[in-house]
Amino acid sequence: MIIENETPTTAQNPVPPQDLSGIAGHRFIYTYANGWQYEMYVKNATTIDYRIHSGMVGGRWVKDQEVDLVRLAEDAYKVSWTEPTGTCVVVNVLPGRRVLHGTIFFPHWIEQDGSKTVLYQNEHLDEMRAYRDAGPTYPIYVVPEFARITLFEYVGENDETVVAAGPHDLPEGFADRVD
Ligand code: FER
Repeated sequence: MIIENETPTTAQNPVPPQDLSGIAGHRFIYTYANGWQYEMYVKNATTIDYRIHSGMVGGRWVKDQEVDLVRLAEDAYKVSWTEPTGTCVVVNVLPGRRVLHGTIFFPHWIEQDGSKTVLYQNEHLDEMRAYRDAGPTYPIYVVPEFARITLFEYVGENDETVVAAGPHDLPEGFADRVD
């Protein structure tokens, strides 16, 4: 839905109003078309926590990843960041449509052995940076996929209890909850 009195994004005025209240403080669970299931908590306008429930690096989880978050238009947000591993990610989120598109740019060493990154990254930051610097970085493995958002809920900003356990340490059926 387009809000009539919203300042539109134009070449002359490329920055739409940055009201992030439709995504900040929200948790969402989504499944990419390739079957990989992810969970993101937008802790605030500059920070996410996340868990990877399944896929190439299923089991990995991260808190306090700094991101760039912008509102592109009504119901369209973009989250971009680079990981200590060297992986770069851009995720476009359309909450009202329950649609998301993510592009992940994996360094070659993760394509060779993603299991090195399957852990609670916050306890291994220096190790991840060492892997990143050792490489090999290239060729980058690019994974562009649409996803369906199966759960989108407001849980409030800066709540450390939202993502406080690994993906394999959650109640049975946690990631299957639909809303
Ligand atoms: C996502 C795609 C990729 C995401 C996180 C990643 C939280 C991170 C990948 C990695 O560092 O291994 O949608 O959302």
